[in-house]
Amino acid sequence: MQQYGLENIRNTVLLSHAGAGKTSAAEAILFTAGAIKRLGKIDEGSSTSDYDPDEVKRKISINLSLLPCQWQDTKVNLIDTPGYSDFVGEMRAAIRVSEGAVIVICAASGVEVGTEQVWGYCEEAKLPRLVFVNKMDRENADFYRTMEEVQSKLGRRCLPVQLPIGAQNDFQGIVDLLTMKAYVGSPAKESEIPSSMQNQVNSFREKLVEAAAEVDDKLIEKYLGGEELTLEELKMGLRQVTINGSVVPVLAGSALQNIGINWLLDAVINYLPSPREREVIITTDSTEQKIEPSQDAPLAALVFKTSADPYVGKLTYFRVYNGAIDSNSQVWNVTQGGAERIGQLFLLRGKNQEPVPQIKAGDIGAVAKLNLTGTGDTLCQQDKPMKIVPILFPEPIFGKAVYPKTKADLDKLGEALSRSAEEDPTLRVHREVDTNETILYGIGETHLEVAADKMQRKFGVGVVLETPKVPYKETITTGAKAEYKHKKQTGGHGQYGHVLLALEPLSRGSGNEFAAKIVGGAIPKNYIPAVEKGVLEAIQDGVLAHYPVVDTKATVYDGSFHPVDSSEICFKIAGAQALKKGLADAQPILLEPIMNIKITVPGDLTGDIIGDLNTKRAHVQGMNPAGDTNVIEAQVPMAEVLRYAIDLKSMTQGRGSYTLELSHYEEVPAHVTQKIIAERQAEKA
Ligand SMILES: Nc1nc2c(ncn2[C@@H]2O[C@H](COP(=O)(O)OP(=O)(O)OP(=O)(O)O)[C@@H](O)[C@H]2O)c(=O)[nH]1
Ligand SMILES: [Mg+2]
Repeated sequence: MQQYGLENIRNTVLLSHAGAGKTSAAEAILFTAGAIKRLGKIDEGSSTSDYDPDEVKRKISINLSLLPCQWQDTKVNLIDTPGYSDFVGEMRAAIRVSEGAVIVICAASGVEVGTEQVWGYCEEAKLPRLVFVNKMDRENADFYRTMEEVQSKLGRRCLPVQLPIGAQNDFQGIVDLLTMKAYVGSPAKESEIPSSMQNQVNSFREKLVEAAAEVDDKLIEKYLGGEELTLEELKMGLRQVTINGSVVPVLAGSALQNIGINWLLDAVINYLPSPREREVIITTDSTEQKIEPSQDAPLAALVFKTSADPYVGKLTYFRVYNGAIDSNSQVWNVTQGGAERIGQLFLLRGKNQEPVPQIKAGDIGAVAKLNLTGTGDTLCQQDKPMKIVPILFPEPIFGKAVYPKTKADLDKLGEALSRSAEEDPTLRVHREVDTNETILYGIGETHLEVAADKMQRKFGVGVVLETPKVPYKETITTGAKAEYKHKKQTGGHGQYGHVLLALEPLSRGSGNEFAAKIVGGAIPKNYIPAVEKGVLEAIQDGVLAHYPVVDTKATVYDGSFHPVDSSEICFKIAGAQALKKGLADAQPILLEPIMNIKITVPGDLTGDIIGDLNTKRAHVQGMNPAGDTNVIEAQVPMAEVLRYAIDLKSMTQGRGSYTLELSHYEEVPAHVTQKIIAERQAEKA
């Protein structure tokens, strides 16, 4: 197995709006680098990256995939990611373990919502990047229009390092602005720079040379003195400005026709940083520090993905930042505080696993069947503990109730859900006791549908997803007194229990209370717990719509008993029935959960979003402009935002995001109450 030094590795994430051609570009890269013999196609389900049956079926990427290849003497660890925003967890994980990014843009659609989103993630992560304007062969492809959009929406720092020759069905190749050579066809053959392009070529080259010279005093002097920079100086300058983030080189090509791909590989190696050039932040004893990565140092590896395979079991993906990890060794999981046995290590390429004895700093690998290790954990040496700052995943807030399709599915559902959540940190399972539902939370509708498909395919569990029920509650608004006498004479032994209850409302959020104030032994002490049991059981089933009653105090203050016929069960029944009568007399109302919602939207959409909130019984509480966006804070009934992920997506074309958390319970307005009661009756029937 070939080993690569830190300088000779490029961990490079491919990012874009959905469908811009990342997976096709990755396929063309592997083919061009000789890592695969046949150029697979998305539309035939034969790409190296989208091998998962769900990906083949939907013709989109769902999981990140590792696609290493060698170019020149360097290992390029490409990481293909999904573009669909529901799978943002995969993008986040891939960004975290990469030193550089290639942002793919479709030459026909230009800069899209998803492009701006992934651009934002790269800014946050301060990730040096390249832009690849793909699909130059497509109808309506226009490099210069795309460049204008790139510069106005993403920033003027984006500078072409090549210009395309022709476009659409006449796309032929590129002019390299550094070498000033033209290449056409696939594989590329050198050709003349078309004379019609000469002016454009000169003017774009000028900008590039200026930007590359900027970084170095000697170069800028040379440049200002009117001297030509050498190719090496240009490359060196451009590398520095790309790594420090002041320039983003732009390339053009067609993944489908495999044109421009070799220059993209060159650019990844020439301009994007190696693992040595990016600082690693670790924490030891809770203080943060930067380390200079080294392959001959104590181990530090970050787990960035866990996939649950029904056959192989759990597969753990990790990136080594420091030192090396060996097959058949023992490591320390510092996050969980436990030892972990490492079996056979693998390098992955799509679904292919190549066994290797060791994986060194800078590289990415996988291992099967770890016990206690999950995504985000750091593996290291027990005597040299250090923790790599974990990955921040977005909070799953879009929930659907999960129902098994059959009785057999029910038995396996719990296991399938917990393994799904273990595999995907943007899934969360929650048991809602009040509605007796299991809720699966994720990023959006497609995300949950894919999760349901996976449960069927991987674990053989059929599920149906439904809009979750709202956990309404009931309470009372006035005090009331109620009496119930349970008395039966059935042959020999009779039944007797007699309870007088006083009910009073408590403040919101207090829960329920029970008290006994019996004087003169009207009910003997040993029966009081039975009364309490009856009351507290009955209070779970309200009189309006069978929802649990809250914030109510029940005091048993009188009653009577029979020396022979009274029993615990009689007093339990009397307590329960007295409570029901009391509730009905105490002007019961429905309570609904009110959520705090925080919505981040582009400034120009603020009006639409607030207009929509007003139709959802929301109270807008604040608005904070943050750059081009606005953060709207409001309180809104849960019932109105069960599908908000879908609503917001359609109102903003995916440019909005929100967070949601329970605030408190509030009285349901009368007209809504009637509807809920009617629905509940229909449901019970
Ligand atoms: N004409 C043309 N079509 C392309 C090119 N690259 C990709 N496509 C097509 O665009 C579609 C999407 O390509 P993918 O490679 O799956 O795009 P992606 O960015 O990986 O998509 P997601 O992973 O789902 O975000 C497929 O139908 C490809 O055949 C190209 O260079 N030219
Ligand atoms: Mg893809």
